[in-house]
Amino acid sequence: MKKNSIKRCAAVLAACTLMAASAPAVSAPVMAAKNLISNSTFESGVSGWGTYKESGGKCSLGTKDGQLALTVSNVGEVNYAVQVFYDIVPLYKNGVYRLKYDISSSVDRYVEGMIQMNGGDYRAYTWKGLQLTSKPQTIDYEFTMEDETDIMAKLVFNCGIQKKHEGELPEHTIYIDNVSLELVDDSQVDYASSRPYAPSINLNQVGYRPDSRKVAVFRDVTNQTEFKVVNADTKQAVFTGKLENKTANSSADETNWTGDFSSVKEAGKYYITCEGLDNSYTFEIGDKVYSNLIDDSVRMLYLQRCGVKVEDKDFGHEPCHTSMATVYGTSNKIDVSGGWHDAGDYGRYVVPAAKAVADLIYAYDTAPELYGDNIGIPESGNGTPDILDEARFELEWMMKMQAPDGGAYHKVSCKTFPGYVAPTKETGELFVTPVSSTATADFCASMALAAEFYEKFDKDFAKKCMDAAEKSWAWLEKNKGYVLVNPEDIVTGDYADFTKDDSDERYWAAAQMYRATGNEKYLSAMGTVKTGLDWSVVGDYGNIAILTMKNADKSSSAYQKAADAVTSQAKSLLSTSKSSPYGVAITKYDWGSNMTIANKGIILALASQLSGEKSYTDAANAQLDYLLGTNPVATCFFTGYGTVSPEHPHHRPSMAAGKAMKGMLVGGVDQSLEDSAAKAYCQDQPNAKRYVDNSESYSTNEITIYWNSPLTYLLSITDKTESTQPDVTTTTTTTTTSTTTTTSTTTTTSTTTTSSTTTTSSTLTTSETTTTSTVKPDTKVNLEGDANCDGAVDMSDVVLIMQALANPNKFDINGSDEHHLTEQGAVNADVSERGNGMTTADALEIQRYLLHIISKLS
Ligand code: 9MR
Ligand code: ZN
Repeated sequence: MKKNSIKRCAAVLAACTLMAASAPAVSAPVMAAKNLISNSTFESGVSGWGTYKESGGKCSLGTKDGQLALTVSNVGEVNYAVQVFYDIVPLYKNGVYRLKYDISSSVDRYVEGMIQMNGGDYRAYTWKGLQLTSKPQTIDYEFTMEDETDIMAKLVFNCGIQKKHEGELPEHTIYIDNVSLELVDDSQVDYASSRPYAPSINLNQVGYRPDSRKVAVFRDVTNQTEFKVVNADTKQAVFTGKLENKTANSSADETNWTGDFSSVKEAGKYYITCEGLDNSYTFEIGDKVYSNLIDDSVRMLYLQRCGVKVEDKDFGHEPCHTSMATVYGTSNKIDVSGGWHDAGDYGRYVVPAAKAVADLIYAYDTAPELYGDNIGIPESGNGTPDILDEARFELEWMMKMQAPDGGAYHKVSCKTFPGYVAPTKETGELFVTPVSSTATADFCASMALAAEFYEKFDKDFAKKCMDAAEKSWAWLEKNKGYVLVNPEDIVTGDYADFTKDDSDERYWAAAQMYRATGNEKYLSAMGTVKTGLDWSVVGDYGNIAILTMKNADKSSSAYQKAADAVTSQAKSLLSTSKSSPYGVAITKYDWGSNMTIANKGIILALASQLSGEKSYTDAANAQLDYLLGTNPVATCFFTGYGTVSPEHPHHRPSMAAGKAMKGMLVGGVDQSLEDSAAKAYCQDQPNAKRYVDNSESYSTNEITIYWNSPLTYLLSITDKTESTQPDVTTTTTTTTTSTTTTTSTTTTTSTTTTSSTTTTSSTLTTSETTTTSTVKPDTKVNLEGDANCDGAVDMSDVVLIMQALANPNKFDINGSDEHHLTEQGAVNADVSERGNGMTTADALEIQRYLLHIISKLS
């Protein structure tokens, strides 16, 4: 888009209604005098037309003699108890429309015909009361759309009870025919004002870590060849780069160029300029650029808590969904209160819960130093990192979902989805649906995983987790087949496996049980290698369990198979990512594509940890960049961050509060147009642009606990991968079985980097840690805890201390090579009982400090 073209106009948007404010991706202007109703004469059925029933209304829809025929057997209790409608008619502000139809009824009665808002307050843009008889009457009139543009309005006939009815109406049929809606005069329509601003330069709107690869994606380029990175404070250009890699991008229907500015590393705020194009949004470069985002991503789960009082200025509520739930098909009532609301609805489902919990625990395992004890949840300050407290909240609910025989009930919800109300306002009967094998295997895996991680913080809870895991494993052994019974009258999310196959869930459970117990019987139970990090396919969690376990035997076949599975996926993801100008590692955009993209980033980062290859790290970061703004719809998909993020998520608490909760990752682009808003706004868009920030768009703009969680994991693993990335690609690896220390060393001309994998016996070291210590022997930094004298206290200091203790010849003060501690480093390291020299207690103390368990180093 050229300079001076349509700007995103905050004032206009703010003045719009909920629906119109979220009006990106407007389709091309409608040609005057074209009938906007595609099935208008009903020669071939009811396609495009539907019914809505509530409050006792009953009806059926068909055709008779080439007319639409709505048979009403009960008018219900409100005028909209029975509706027949045609979804999605675009109405542009100031457009003059002509609406025509023939209508009659087998009994005399009154109905309402209108075009209304499809959501929000359902206001009518045009309305007529109609007294019907058996003689068809033709309604034909013009109206002007006076409201803001609404391109997904709905033509509706209210055929429920009406004040004018006297007594009960017998069953009757309403006939509609020759429907037409034409835009007869668009001379006063300002189409441009309802189109969203589509920036020509897209990038990660939150920002980049200093050493990350940084790429901006350009479109609308004519003959420009270069771009500049400008410091937003000083307005000085700090870098000039070339527009490269011109690519025809068919998935987004645009031509792209990329601009690499990775060499800009200095912390600060910047934007990008390119002659003739609008400046990019401002972004940041810095070490801690994602810190708040990580905290908010976890805190969002607190705000999703069910069954307890939640404290928050905007989203706090009294305990919700506390009534006993009926076990479906029985008269048993059980207490399954607690856990997180799954998504924009208030159901609680074991399958996605397990994915969310696993992502959190592995996120913590990967980079514990990122997770404090002070993000503002009730458990903050209790000595356990808040991310684990939050995961425990879900685990405790999951335990209540374990049936007496060890299986896990699949889900708990009301029979239908509630209206757009706050959590406490959904008060219908709760049903627990039968045990499924997928839920049970996922349950088993998460409990076994939890047992390991809570051991350090609460042994009793850890034991409860392990007992629950063992009991569910016993159920799995007894019930070998795929089991899922989804009652037909419960219409909430079914989370039925796409392939009706639970072998990947069982694979994960077996891997996790092996990791927790060391018992080889679980290894053999794993069977052939499986993949997937979705809620529906989870094999890669099994692979992660094996690859990151303490004392992993890297020569074992389980390890090798898991490593090969990850690496071969990553190879293909890398090539997909490289062929996309936006760096995205998928080519098909399904419901929840943002989760899939985060999942792919995790696999890429794991491959980077396995191989040390920077190209995998770059591609993993590219997935993060996509989620935070480097995408064709120019949106940071995480609410409350970046310049343009979702303001109208499909999330009942946000809809009820009239503002988007901060810290949620929305589902993102879905090429299959799976809701009315997506159809209305995106049908003319290419696949990669089928996203709309509209609260009615549950298939593109909903949020879930298990879309946030992989983002959290991705943020952790890329943080770790990046900070441990060797600068050169030649890596030698030696495995010392007797000391459980594996070291790979790489040397460049300017930096010395040690990439090591250290297993320690320290009680606070949660697992194998991969990190890098860049040691500068001649640096004298006098900072308590800063063992490697790099000016900061972080996990790399802990690792260097443990390395030095585990392998004195290589790392000690008197060592002979460049990896030894400096004298100053050893002094800095001696934080616990100062003066007694460097011990594991020092490493422990520094970790306690990093985890905010203690506020300062003694
Ligand atoms: O995330 C789920 C997605 O993969 C499916 O395609 C979709 C339709 O079955 O359902 C999604 O899950 C929804 C669940 O069924 C109910 N709660 C909201 C979830 C996110 O939209
Ligand atoms: Zn609730």
